[in-house]
Amino acid sequence: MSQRSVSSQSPSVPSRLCEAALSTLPAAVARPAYDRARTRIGIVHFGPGAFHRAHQAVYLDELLATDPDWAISAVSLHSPGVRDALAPQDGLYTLVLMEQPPRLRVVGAIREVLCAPQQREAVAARLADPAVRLVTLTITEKGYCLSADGVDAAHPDIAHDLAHPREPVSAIGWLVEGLRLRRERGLPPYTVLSCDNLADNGGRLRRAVLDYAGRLDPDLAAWIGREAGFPRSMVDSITPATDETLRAQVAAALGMEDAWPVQREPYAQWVVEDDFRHGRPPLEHAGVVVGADIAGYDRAKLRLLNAPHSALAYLGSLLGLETVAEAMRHPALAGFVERLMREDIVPSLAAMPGFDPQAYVDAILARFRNPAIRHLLAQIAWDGSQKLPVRLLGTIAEALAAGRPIDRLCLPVAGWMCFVRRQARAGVALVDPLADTLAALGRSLGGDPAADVAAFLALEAVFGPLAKEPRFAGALRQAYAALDGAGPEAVAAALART
Ligand code: CS2
Repeated sequence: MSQRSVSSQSPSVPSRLCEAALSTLPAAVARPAYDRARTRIGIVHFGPGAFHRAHQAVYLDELLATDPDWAISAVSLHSPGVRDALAPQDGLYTLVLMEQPPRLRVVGAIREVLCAPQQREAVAARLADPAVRLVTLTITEKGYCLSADGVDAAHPDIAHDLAHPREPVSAIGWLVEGLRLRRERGLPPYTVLSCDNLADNGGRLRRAVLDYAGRLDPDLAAWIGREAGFPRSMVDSITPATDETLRAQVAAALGMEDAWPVQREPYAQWVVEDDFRHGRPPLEHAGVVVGADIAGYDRAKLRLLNAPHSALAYLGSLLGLETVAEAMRHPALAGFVERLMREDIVPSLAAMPGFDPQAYVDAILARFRNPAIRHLLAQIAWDGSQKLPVRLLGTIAEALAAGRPIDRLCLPVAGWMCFVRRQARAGVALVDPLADTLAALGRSLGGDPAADVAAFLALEAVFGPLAKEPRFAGALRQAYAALDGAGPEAVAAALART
């Protein structure tokens, strides 16, 4: 009765991407190489933003072709935007690989899209489902509500969840509520896999989960500590935000609308520590590197890709540039960033067998230069208060301890300060969890390097104990003074001589 596919009449082509539209897509658009109806949800993912959909979901799309057990239930923690865009499309969306010519692929790994505040029971049911053995996260640095060695109990979301643990709003709250349900039902815990750009992401998440659970129920915390795995991971693929150009390009290629396509560079890497206690997807079949010790990889990537990205973002914005590729065509900025990587950051990395840091630098610089990718510096500039500590400040602290120079490393930090000052004065809103504090700070600055730098260093959540290092404060003052009002000529001159 319900066989609706074979018909002698020409089938009407849907106007929007969905399961029924797959067979009508142009041949050049790749599509899932498996029957989606036969897949089962084995993963809950928190934070189905563009990065997840362009990276992890694509690896799982590969895997589902041979193993149907690992489809994704994608859960947004706050806004219904992704659910409202993708649910009418049966979870399908298009990935554009940015090369010449671009390659399009419809990804089918997401079988369900939920919005946690509106679908609490459904999210709890998934977390407590025995078929779900893995919970993954891309919630960005700020989503973890971390303190130095646990969870920030003063964070409003964490404070809420500690008071109402059965109705969580934070990722940590949801993870622990799901684990509580599983323990109550005699199920093993799921493995919790952070896929965010944090050094030791698994270790930090584990400490935060145990800290939070311990405040609610020490027995539950002990069970989680004993039974659950929190592998570390390193994720990498440059993923510019979706814009109208992409939507139009995809609609033209598909011959139908896709409400939320995503794009990324062709290169992708995913390295995962093998700390799964109760079964795992055979990720290596999809090209994921699963290994015993991945700590060196996450450090190398954060320090050699993300830190230079932030340097390009702040210093490039001060130069009036718009994209990463454009910033890499600015000789003074490109030269500075390359020196920063080769001379200041590479020495901070421990040797790893089979890892050639200078070749890694070459490859990253080539990716930054890729003219097919329009990656806005403004996007990378978001959340500086969260990104600088994990990207740059750790390297600076280590360089200080080892007696290495820090002048060059301080220039992007000073660049961030000048960027904050410029945006605040122009009344442009910052995208940052500390946006209000930073805007008030930026407006209050008088231009005297000593006073301005001291005002920033008082941001304990950003600088921590490093603020008390006189060599750091001195180098930062010097860098801030060198950027001198942060006009393009001064910035270019400072870059050229640092
Ligand atoms: C970027 C990253 O926006 C940013 O801060 O540095 O998203 C970067 O593109 C990815 O980590 C690359 O893997």
